[in-house]
Amino acid sequence: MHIKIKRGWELPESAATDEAFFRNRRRLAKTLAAGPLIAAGAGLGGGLLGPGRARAAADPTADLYPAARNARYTVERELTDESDATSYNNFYEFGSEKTIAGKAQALRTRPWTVQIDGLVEKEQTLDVDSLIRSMPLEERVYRFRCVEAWAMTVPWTGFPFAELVRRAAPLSAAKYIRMETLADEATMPGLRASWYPWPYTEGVTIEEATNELSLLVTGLYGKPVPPQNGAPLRLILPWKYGFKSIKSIVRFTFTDERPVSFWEELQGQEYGFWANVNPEVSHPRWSQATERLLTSRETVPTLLYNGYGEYVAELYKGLESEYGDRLFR
Ligand SMILES: Nc1nc2c(c(=O)[nH]1)N[C@H]1C(S)=C(S)[C@@H](COP(=O)(O)O)O[C@H]1N2
Ligand SMILES: [Mo]
Repeated sequence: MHIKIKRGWELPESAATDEAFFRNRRRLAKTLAAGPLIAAGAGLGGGLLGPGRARAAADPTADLYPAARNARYTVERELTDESDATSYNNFYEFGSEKTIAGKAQALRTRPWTVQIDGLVEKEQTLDVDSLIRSMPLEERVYRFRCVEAWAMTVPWTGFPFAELVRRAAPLSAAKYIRMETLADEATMPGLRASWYPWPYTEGVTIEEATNELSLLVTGLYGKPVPPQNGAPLRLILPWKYGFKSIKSIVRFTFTDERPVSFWEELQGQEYGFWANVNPEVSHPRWSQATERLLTSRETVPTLLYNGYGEYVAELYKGLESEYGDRLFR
């Protein structure tokens, strides 16, 4: 049983709505953009290059960017500034504050392998560069909604999760996929917070993974995805709260048991397995009716399934009686 400790995940309502919160974020983004810390030039992932922390070499897949944008996935909203999306992050392995971008440059993104195991025809370990090069990369502009009620609109590059599922060749008994983030104590100071159930894990049903919106992301703003945003491979599920979109994935396990995720284990009443965006189902400690956009700082109404109902509502038909509001938390 986990002891309940008030920490970053128990965000007070004020933090989700407080003007000062956003002012600070803007100031930070401006400072970073103005300083000599921003990597200029393609191939460096737009990441921050702290003094003495320059990344050893350009990303080995840099030649694949920018990938062609898929016009099927564009949204009406204005794009978030790259400097905001890459300086205001949640990546608890590097700390529970939003300003982990500098620390995240320590993440060793190569060599990187991805393990596929569990209920599959043949377990495999893939080198991330061979994996990325074997996949059809495309750019998609998606809305992204964090459970803390901030949101952004950014161009991700990646490939359909369905392609990886096909490559994995799951057995018919497999119903879910459990994913795991790297847990490297040498580079991730957040792991010292021992009350968290490391490694960070998430889970989806196979139907969710193979939905056309599910994207395994390798890039952001036409460059390889920077460490703070989950290099070299992260998930994006744009109809769910952001915590489902697990970063820096090292393992996909196919299973017949519903996985218990990092946040569900920590605070199951607030952060469950489904976590679909719904403006009418409040978080136990704040409303989800509206969201604050990074960059413009506008407050806008939150949309059911984050505006992606035409793609995903069908996945949840018939589950309402079993799960009720839990489909949305
Ligand atoms: N491994 C890992 N993945 C993670 C997180 C995390 O702390 N660790 N935070 C999640 C949350 S709460 C959000 S909102 C998004 C943030 O993604 P971004 O920093 O690229 O905007 O990452 C998600 N994926
Ligand atoms: Mo989040």
